[in-house]
Amino acid sequence: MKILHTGDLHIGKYVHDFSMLEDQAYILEQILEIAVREQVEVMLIAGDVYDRSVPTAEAVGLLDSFLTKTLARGIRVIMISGNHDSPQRLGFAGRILEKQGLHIAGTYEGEAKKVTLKDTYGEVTFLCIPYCRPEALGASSCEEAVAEILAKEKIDSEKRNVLVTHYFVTDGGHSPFLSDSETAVNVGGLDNIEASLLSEFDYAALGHIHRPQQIGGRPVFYSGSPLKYSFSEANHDKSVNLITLREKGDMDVQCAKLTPLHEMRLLRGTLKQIMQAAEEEQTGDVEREAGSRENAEGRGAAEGGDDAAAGKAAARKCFDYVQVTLTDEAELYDPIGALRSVYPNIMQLLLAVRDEQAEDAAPSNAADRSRSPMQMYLDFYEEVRGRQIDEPRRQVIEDAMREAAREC
Ligand SMILES: [Mn+2]
Repeated sequence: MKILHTGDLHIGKYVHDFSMLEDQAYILEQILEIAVREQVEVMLIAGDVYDRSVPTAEAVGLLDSFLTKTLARGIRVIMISGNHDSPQRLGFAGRILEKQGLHIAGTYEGEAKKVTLKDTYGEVTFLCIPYCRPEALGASSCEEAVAEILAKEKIDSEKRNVLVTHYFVTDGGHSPFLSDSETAVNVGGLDNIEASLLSEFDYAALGHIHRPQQIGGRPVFYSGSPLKYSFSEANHDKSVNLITLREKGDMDVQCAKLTPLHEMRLLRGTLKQIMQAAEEEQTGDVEREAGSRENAEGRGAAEGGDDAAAGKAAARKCFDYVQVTLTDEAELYDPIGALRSVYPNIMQLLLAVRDEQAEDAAPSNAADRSRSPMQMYLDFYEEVRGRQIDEPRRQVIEDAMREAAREC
């Protein structure tokens, strides 16, 4: 049985005020092409289907169109909710859609949703555990919650079992590689579950972490998000996992690389250097295109065609999503206006000088990202008020944070 594993689609997401919807439509089309080409029978979407618990009409429309096309190709879809989704909304009409080959685990209702499919080697059971907050299950940690859910299930280890879930999975305490786009991931908090807990599964399809990776030596994988959702991911490749299950114990996992509509790039230098490099990049494209026309006329069209394709690919580079760090020391007049004239999709402008000054001036631990949100607030309060927060106020903030965590 051939399975495609993806997740963390975050449909409807904005990155630095740029809507990702067009990029998402493009990448979903590519995922469907891979699924069709590889003759995939089941597609797993391991949570964070939408970016928000109340998605926009456009986001709902895109998912609807993607699922319709996927099911029309005879590919089943198993989809769970992640911490960004509303379990009830994602699960809407789930029992009706089951008959169409769309299996949704939105809410957890005291028993994990199971989908059993057959191939020539027998049965494969997909066990779905959507993201649930531990307190909703009366557990003190995510690990306890998942352990309790699994303890209720009778897993037939003679047969093949696949888990679909959305948690922060660690291996012997080692954290997965993280990115800046995973909000609400608390490193080293009560949120992690150990990979050893998942040892009964032939494959665990995880969502939550946006960088594709295997956890420990087990068949426990994050497919990663299909697109780069932060500049910390600029140098990573994005992919989906293709799993081939044969007889029990005989399987392999491959990565199929994804190519985005817009690349993400980090540029650093003085304004002059960056403008010059952009110009060279763009005049280079014009020369390449002129060269390709000559080739097409003189030395045969096939060679010219390759050059034209390369020229087009290079021409697209000016539409990349870029982050520019300017190293100029002098004040600049309207740098963003100048940069936007060569990179219309510039997402972020940083000033290296200002960063250095901030580093020199700030003895605070503002840059320490490993702090919990609560600790960040306590530090902030102390910095602003010059004294520690009192107990009643601390309680108010703690309640507000718990409420906010529930929302995202
Ligand atoms: Mn996510």
